[in-house]
Amino acid sequence: MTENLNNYEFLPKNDYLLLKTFNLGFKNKQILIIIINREKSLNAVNIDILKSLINILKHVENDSNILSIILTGAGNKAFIAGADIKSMNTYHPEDAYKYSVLGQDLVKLINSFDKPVIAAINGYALGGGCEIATACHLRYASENSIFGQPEVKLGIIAGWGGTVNLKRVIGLGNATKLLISGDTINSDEALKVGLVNMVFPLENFLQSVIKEVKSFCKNSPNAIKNTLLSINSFNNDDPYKKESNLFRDSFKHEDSSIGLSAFLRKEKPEFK
Ligand code: DAK
Repeated sequence: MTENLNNYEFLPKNDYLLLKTFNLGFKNKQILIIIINREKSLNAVNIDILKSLINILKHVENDSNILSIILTGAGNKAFIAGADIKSMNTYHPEDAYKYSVLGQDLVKLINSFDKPVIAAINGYALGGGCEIATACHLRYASENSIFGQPEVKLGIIAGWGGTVNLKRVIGLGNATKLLISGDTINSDEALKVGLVNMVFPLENFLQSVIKEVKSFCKNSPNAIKNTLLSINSFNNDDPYKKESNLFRDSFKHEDSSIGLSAFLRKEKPEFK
């Protein structure tokens, strides 16, 4: 299946990221696959990577042919081994502040993204890598993956939403344990605590993830968008009201009549 990947033309070019698309086979709809391409540094994320990821996601938000995004790491040893410790080591406090804000901009953008962003975790997901994965809407892991928030061992705290998002995904107790112990857990343990949705063998891992993602790309993009916006509406005083508003919005979009009438005709819907 990965032999069917095409290049996604996006400028400006950045060697740290590879962009591929998987053609879903209907109406030119595609899945975008973003590969962090710093294998020798275990795909540690530096400022250039953060900026490019933000640019690409903002660009893709307006590309109606892209239905979902898969984020993964180059090679088979790491998804992202964290923020780039080598560059952090030379930072002045102001650099550290900019780095923190950029990382948070990325995780907030993923949190609020209206197309599903999937982390395909193929190895180490540590520190900032675990935080980026946690911000994604779904996480699929290869069986060799290792997860953790080792910041406390470096004398710092998780700074890209780890203290905000991890507890939403795995609960307060499990999140606190990971964040203050700095311990790592493997894919099976991550599955048990709900940090990942599914675990696949490393062989043909990306194909397995694409197959899963394909399965929900046939649903209404508008309904998926409104669902994600409702699930991920933070700081909302009245989440039920938000849900009702988005439910009403679904009826303003033709996907609702396509889906409802197809059910009544006992046919499969073809969404816009
Ligand atoms: N940054 C830079 N380079 C890294 C790296 C990282 N996070 N992780 C690995 N590398 C590099 C190694 O330095 C090595 O490079 P060379 O020595 O070959 O030049 C290469 O990748 C291969 O790594 P190893 O030789 O160490 O490979 P091993 O298989 O022996 O070990 C490992 C793999 C993942 C267990 C080990 O590399 C490791 O412990 N890496 C560090 C993992 C880690 O601690 N990650 C968390 C980083 S801290 C904030 C903003 C952000 C953050 C926090 C606060 N604010 C501003 C508020 C986020 C912090 C983090 O993410």
